[in-house]
Amino acid sequence: MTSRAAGLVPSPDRFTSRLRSPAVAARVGLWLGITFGVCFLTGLLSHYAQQPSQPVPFPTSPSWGYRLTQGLHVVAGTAAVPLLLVKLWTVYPRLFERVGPFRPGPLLVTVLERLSIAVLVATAVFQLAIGLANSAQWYPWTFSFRATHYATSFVLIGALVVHIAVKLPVIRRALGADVDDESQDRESARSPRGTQGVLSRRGLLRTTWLAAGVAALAVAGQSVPGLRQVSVFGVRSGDGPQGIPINGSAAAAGVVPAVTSEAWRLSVSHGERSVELSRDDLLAMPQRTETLPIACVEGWSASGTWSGVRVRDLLALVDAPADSDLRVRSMQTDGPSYTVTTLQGNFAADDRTLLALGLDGETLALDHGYPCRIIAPNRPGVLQTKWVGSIEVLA
Ligand SMILES: Nc1nc2c(c(=O)[nH]1)N[C@H]1C(S)=C(S)[C@@H](COP(=O)(O)O)O[C@H]1N2
Ligand SMILES: [Mo]
Repeated sequence: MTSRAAGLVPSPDRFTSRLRSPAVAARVGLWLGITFGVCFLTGLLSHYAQQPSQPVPFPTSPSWGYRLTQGLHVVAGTAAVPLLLVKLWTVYPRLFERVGPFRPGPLLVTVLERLSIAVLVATAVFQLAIGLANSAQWYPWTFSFRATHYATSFVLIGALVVHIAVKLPVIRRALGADVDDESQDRESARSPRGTQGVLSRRGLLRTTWLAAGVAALAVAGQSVPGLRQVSVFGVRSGDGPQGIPINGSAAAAGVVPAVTSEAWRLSVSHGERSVELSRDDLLAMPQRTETLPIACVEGWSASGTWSGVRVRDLLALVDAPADSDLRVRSMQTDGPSYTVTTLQGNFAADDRTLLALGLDGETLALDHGYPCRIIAPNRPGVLQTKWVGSIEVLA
């Protein structure tokens, strides 16, 4: 007895809803493809921005560039969730279709198509799930999020390209015809057998766009100041000292005794040359003020008015060229990789790149990196090192 005869696998004939049509699948799929495309491109950019060594320097302008692209990344990924759910619901009866009589050409296409779909569905669900979890600061895994999310994106996009190529004739016909056109529908979903519930195809599509829009708005508030009130899923909504959210507190980072100690000094070194500076020494140097955003890779961002010394002025103290690559070390020694970061030469040389000592006209809060933190334009938040202890010129 086959599994179908045993009733384990439903027959595609059992699915009669007129909503499950290529007309719907193609329209939702088009927007799903667009959101995945946006995620892929902005993701590539974000990954590159975090590379310590950059053959082509990541630009320092516009200062809000990364804020925009990473905000888009998370908004598009979140909007993709309802789109993916509707898309899967629309097409899943096809899973139970049998492969037709053996003819090598069509069979090859069928196998290729189903294989690409299996990979596509698995990677799409995986990417959105770990991406959402990450943007909600929930890390129920042990693998490296960044490396995994990056590698999987190529598999996903590869499978998506194959899928689109295989489906192109269906997609074109579906998008070219009216949404209620039935010519490409499965027989069981087509009149007169097809059932029409309370929801029309247009109604389903409108509901889907609305759901995607609500999902997008709900997270966009993490980055767009005016939207904070509606950002119900936004993890941080402007709370935190000095109006800027906090991921990790000084207490949690275990830096409190060291950074509040009278003995704290910033070390700036260039080969044999080095200087040790107290906070008062730093405050005695020319002070600059810059309005620059913190743009977290997890999607939230907030702009602040930072004051402090230019990094290039610090380099001048040890006779280092302004465009030197730098190693910045936090007083935070345990834990995340970003306690030691590379500040590339083009960032070091930029006049807006500060070792910030103050925020919004006040002393930098302990949780924002007191006694000093890096703040540079157009840079992933994860590289805006807090509680800096030393800056070292790389050879
Ligand atoms: N030393 C240190 N610097 C750090 C972090 C940290 O945990 N430790 N967090 C980084 C991240 S991920 C971001 S987005 C910014 C802002 O983080 P915050 O919200 O914890 O201040 O600081 C960055 N600098
Ligand atoms: Mo971050």
